Amino acid sequence: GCYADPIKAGIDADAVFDGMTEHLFFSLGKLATTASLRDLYMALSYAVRDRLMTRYLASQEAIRAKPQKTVAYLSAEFLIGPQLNNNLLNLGITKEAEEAVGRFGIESLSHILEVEEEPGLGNGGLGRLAACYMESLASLQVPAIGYGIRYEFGIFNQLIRDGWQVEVTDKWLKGGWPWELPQPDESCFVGFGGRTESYVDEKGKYRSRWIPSEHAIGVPHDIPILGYRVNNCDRLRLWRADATESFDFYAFNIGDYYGAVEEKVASETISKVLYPNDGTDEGRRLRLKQQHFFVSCSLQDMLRSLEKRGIEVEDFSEHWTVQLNDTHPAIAVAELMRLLIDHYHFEWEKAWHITTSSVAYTNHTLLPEALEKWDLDLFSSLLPRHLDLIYEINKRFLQQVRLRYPGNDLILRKLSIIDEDGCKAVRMAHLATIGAHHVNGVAALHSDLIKRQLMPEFAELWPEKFTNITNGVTPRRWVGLANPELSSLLDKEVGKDWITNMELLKKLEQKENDSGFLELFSKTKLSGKRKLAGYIHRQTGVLVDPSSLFDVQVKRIHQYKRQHLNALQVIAQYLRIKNGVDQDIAPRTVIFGGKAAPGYFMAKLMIRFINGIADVVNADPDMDGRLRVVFLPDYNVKLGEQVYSATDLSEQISTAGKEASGTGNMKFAMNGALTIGTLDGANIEIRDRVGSENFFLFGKTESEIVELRENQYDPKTYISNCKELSEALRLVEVGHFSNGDSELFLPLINSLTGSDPFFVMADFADYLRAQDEVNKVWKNPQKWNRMALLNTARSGFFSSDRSIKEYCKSIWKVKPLDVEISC
Ligand code: 26R
Repeated sequence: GCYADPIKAGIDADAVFDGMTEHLFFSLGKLATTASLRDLYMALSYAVRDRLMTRYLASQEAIRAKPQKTVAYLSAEFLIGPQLNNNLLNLGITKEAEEAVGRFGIESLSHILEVEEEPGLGNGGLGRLAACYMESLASLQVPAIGYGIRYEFGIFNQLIRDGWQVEVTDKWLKGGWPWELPQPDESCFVGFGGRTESYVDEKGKYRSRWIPSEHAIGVPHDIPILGYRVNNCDRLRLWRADATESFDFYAFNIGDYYGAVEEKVASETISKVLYPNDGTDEGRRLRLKQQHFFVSCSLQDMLRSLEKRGIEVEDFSEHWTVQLNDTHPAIAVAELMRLLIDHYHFEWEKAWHITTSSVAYTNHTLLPEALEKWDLDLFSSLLPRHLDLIYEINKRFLQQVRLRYPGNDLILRKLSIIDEDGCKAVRMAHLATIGAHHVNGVAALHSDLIKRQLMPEFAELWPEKFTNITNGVTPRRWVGLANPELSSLLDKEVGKDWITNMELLKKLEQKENDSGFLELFSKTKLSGKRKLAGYIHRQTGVLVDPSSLFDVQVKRIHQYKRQHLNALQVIAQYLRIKNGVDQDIAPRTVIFGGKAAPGYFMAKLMIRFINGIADVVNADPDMDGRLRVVFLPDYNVKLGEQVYSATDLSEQISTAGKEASGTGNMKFAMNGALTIGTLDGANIEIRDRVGSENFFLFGKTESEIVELRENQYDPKTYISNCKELSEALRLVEVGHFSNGDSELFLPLINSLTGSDPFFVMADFADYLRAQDEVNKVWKNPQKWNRMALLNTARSGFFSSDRSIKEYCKSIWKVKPLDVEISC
């Protein structure tokens, strides 16, 4: 597979320019003289996409020629971010593109990059992790397909109006998105509802089959995922739901035009919108429909590809390893069983063996409200055949448990897929755990807590099944693209290979006392801060000083992530300055960003709270430039790229035991930010690697939190023991940050002073102490810069390349595959 036409494949600036010119004319119907910035963005994107195709097709050809196991990464979310710049980097033609757009009179490539709409097909950490993993898989030359949903509307865009979050629909497809290739010929048929019936087959054997009452068609839309400077180009295959018929001709013929269109609308609703919840399971019918829809299409696609290649379905697990990104795709266990038994007529044992040797499950949360459970009535009405199969899986499993624990009814209740307490429900984490050969957590502490707290009975039953793979992030996007100035400094200092071998950054340790180098290092940071300051001014009207300490907390807004702890600390600093008690406070810019789930009242109030504080602090002349507070609206991947390179201090302050891993923490550390954080998630491993002396630790440990909870925790004792805390709270109560309205923030205050479910009060004093330590170190730039350098130098472990290598070796048993192109 090779297409040698230089206009489509050449990678010098002339070829890129010619490719753009051709696309302007033939694909966009424009002349270079009248092309808008958007036209040029489209033309460059098409020209770059052309250059991916040789690699993309050669990658598919390579696996056909030399069959080997492929990773199927199943995820309801892929938060891939902007594509153009990443593809330029991975192809190695950024400079050439810069020159080509220059010939159209564009003075900087960045103007073109700004036009790109990012597909927000994820909520946060889980979706972004899936995107980093796809990029690392391709860069490590591992054959892989990501399977997911092509939501027409991704995560909402966030506006801030009068300090409140306002949600606006995200129309990422509106101008035409150039990176996807629809493949309608590879569409799949999916059923819902109806009933199960028994029948006797040709051989006189009793069988079951599913007679669905509704159908939808999944149309694959493929996005090429190119590896860094390799020919391997993997695929992200996202399914769009279409109606089976353009409309119901029977209904139409009897004059019911509206009814005829209704079913079409219902089918197409399936892939309409991403659920914007991050942490609370609403248990909605449409969400289960989405899950079954994309899982069924994906498994059918995998089976079909075996058939096309003449491979026996029996050998499924030698050709596919299916990773479940959380429980969202856990229905795969039942769906694969259904396809193998009902369609391919396998015996139960054989089908079960194939399923359990193919499927593995990653858990991403311990929060009880985020553990998916489906009400039995809802489940049986939508997936009746799957429920039969789940009952059978459960029956056989519980028999195994009985043999192991004779007469122990309690353990049967605890392990059963069916939750019998209260409203009967299907527990998806149990289905996933029983159907998987491995269950992994996403950071050492988290994996340990899965075994100790979440599923102790399962862990005792199958100790070998449970393992840890600490998360990672791709250095291409999160250093290479996000921080070009640091990247070129690293290229010069340790050589260009750091971007695929982050352990090489260890060499930077030798520079820890080289003040000349530390100066260069800190200059890259200052330049990132200048750019962000400009952006902040344009977006919010707030002027910030790039030489002040940029203290940043960007992530979904959640009580367990404790943005309110940070906000209260800001109030304490404000009071210190106001009261003139501490003249030693270094100028600081405290930046927040993140979306709240639209139905999460407390999270939305936290946003209003931060903005209330910002309004007062930023308008107070007494602050005299020493304190600024900014809430950056609409935090997304693109904005993240601007933020990580511009941060001095990374806030990772969740209640210990609550944040499964965190991945933002890793992006900050790589870019030379220091962390102020708790012993939670991957913070623990970051601290271990960068050195405890280069990390601002505070707060209760996970076991101390458990102890507090068990011993009637009372936040009031902490409030009365900390004067700065009680004064900060009092100022909020009297309405100082709400124009005198003493009601507005009452729910927040009542939660904190009442039950304080996330131990904000218990950690406040120690947090303030750690912030004082931050302040002290900041005033010694040489020391700060040395600590920051050592964070970059020692964060190589948190590359997603390392994580993916671990998955390949210990869970997937897959190997790289070299892809050659003949031109
Ligand atoms: C059930 C549904 C409403 C739902 C629950 C929870 C949807 C989405 C979530 C988000 C969870 C699963 C999530 O994003 N977890 C995050 O995964 C990251 C990647 O592993 C971790 O870094 C992060 O700590 C964790 O919160």
